[in-house]
Amino acid sequence: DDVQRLGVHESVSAVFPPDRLEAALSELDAEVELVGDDPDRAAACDGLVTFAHRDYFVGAVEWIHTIQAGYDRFPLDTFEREGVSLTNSTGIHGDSVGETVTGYMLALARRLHTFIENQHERAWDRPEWDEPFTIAGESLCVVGLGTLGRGIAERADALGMNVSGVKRTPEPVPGVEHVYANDDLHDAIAGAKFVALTVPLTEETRDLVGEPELAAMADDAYLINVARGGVVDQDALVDALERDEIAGAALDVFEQEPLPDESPLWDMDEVIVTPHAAAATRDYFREIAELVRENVGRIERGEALHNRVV
Ligand code: NDP
Ligand code: 7N6
Repeated sequence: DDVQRLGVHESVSAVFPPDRLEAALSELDAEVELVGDDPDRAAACDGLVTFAHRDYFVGAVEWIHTIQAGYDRFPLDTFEREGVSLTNSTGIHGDSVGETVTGYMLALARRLHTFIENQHERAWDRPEWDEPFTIAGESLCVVGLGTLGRGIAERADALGMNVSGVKRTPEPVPGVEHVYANDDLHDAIAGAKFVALTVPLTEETRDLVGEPELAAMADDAYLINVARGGVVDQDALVDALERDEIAGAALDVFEQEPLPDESPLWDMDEVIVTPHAAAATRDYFREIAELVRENVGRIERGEALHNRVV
């Protein structure tokens, strides 16, 4: 079963120009074609690289590769039933998201978010003496210790933080002093200055952080969410922030994206809002090309797919 025709769905333009990926795949034997949002052209392909899901993919294409690590928008049961293989892009976001989350922590501790805001008002406002702190010696709990979690943990460890973490199957992870099982989530997050969420959105992780978890966190702690908006009960988070039950948050993902104009999160001093850009990098299309080339090769050699979801 060769891949003779490989489609690049126009929805990848949410992350990079489609023709960059097309060019990066040009050495494949397969014919690589930019398909618009056109069911007939998709159906002419053996595999399709995409950002969005479309119902017409099912029954039309045998192999779908999503350019995201998250696959919560794809109907996995339908894919399974209809014999569509799905591969994802986990494994490529450790550096980008690791750097972004390190940046959030440094900004909040060193007050950079406030200084940048003040700069635009030409305001020379020094912080209160007891506002700034250093992240060295502070604690971080990373909930989810896959590609994202490890990328964050490694960097935090290198900066002198005390790193703990949570995963379904606890096992030693580089840079992480204590790995908790998910049953011990409350214990894990209770003592941490920063709690970073990096789990996939699944039935198990929806609203993983709600009112009880926010109450379990210290009142001077910060919540960081680079996973998916649905992992946090966003109303409970807004309440906790308004009542100073936690110190602040850095959020890249939201229950609704773009974050609606009326959300109180936009205006909170101790909240950093980023537009689902924690993983963005100009090299994104190259990483995707590498994953796609790997799987085209595997299909040609009759081997199991890399990063197979279903
Ligand atoms: P991985 O599959 O590499 O890692 C997921 C981790 O989460 C694993 O350690 C896994 O545990 C853990 N986990 C899964 N379910 C649970 C649970 N119920 N309780 C505790 N831990 C759990 O994924 P990635 O790191 O590549 O990506 C993670 C998610 O981050 C993606 O699904 C996506 O939604 C989001 N993401 C967001 C980005 C952004 O731009 N903001 C960029 C990339 C990803 P175990 O090891 O035990 O299986
Ligand atoms: C693209 C975001 C993922 O799940 O949401 C992220 O991989 C990707 C910049």
